[in-house]
Amino acid sequence: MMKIGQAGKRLLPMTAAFGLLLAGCGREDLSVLRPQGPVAESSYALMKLSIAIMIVVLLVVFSIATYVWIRFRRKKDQNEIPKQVEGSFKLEVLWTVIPLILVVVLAIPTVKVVFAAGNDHSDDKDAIKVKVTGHQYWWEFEYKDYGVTTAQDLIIPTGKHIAFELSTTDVLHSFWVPSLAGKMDTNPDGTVNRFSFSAPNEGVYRGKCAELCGPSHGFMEFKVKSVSGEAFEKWIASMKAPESVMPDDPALAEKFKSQCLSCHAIGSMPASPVAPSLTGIGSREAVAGILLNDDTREDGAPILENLKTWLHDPQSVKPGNKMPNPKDMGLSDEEIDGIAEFLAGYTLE
Ligand code: HEC
Ligand SMILES: [Cu+2]
Repeated sequence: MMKIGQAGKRLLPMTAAFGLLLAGCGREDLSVLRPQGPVAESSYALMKLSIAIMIVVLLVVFSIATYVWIRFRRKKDQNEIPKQVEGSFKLEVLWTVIPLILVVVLAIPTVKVVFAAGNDHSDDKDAIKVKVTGHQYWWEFEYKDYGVTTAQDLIIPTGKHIAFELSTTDVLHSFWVPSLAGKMDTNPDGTVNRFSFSAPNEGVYRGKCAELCGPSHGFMEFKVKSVSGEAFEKWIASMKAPESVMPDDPALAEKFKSQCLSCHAIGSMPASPVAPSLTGIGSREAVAGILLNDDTREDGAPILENLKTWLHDPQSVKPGNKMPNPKDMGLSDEEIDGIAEFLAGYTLE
């Protein structure tokens, strides 16, 4: 038989590994355990309530069990069979009624939260309406009331309800910002799903596709950037009246127009259904949603470097994505670097 000490030695590394694994789950803002808005807070409160109830039940049951194990142990020289008891009306009522009460205590707030989550704010005049479209492997955000379409970064004003309308152009995706709300699917059958959340504080919240949608599903990230009402209006204004920018070098501008703008839209061009808008890409949090434009972070890099990484080989960043390699479009390495520099400098006022 294994001695207790040995068992402990064997369990220790496993416990440590498990702890590390769980710590990994809480990394950054991709965690439901650090809610940053009212919708996520209400689900977190339910989690805390159910865990509290579970812990109380566990403590009571194990205390009674331990008491019984010790108190009614077979004693030395005790050979007769103890008195046999079958059925106890009192006990049976007790252990039926207590769980019933616990289930009711859990059910009331759960039903309340579920109904509150059903309020999608689609008829709310004050809400910001955003049409979210999932694409393999990027997110498109259309602000219908403003005539603005963007990609990857969802800019929202703090405190306002955001009324989402979700759909997809290809397969099933799921729109998920763990610190702000639960998941919502984008259905391929053409139906539209609606829901709403809000972010009271300024900040950048990480979002992810939560439904396996192809080889680059794991890279289908986006950011929710919550800014002041003023900054939001400014952003909308600069997206609505963008300068027509083009690379300075006329030959490069021609290449960019013919090779890139066949799929992508910039400035006042109508939104493209096949590729993310590149308007103001220099101001975004990430390139292609996944290459973080932040060289102060270990997992980030300067935007120019990220753009070069993407443009020199998009398939190495997101396998299976729908952008062809610019080299196959006849662009030289210098031309690709030139376009990367132009895009890095294409910021919003
Ligand atoms: C056939 C259509 C197509 C062409 C042509 C094309 N792209 Fe793309 N591009 C895409 C798609 C689709 C994506 C989104 C990939 C993803 O994230 O899954 C993309 C993504 C990008 C991104 C990242 C966008 C973001 O929101 O962060 C950049 C930058 C980009 N393309 C630049 C270019 C440049 C420069 C050219 C010309 C050399 C070009 N593209 C040509 C389809 C195209
Ligand atoms: Cu997806």
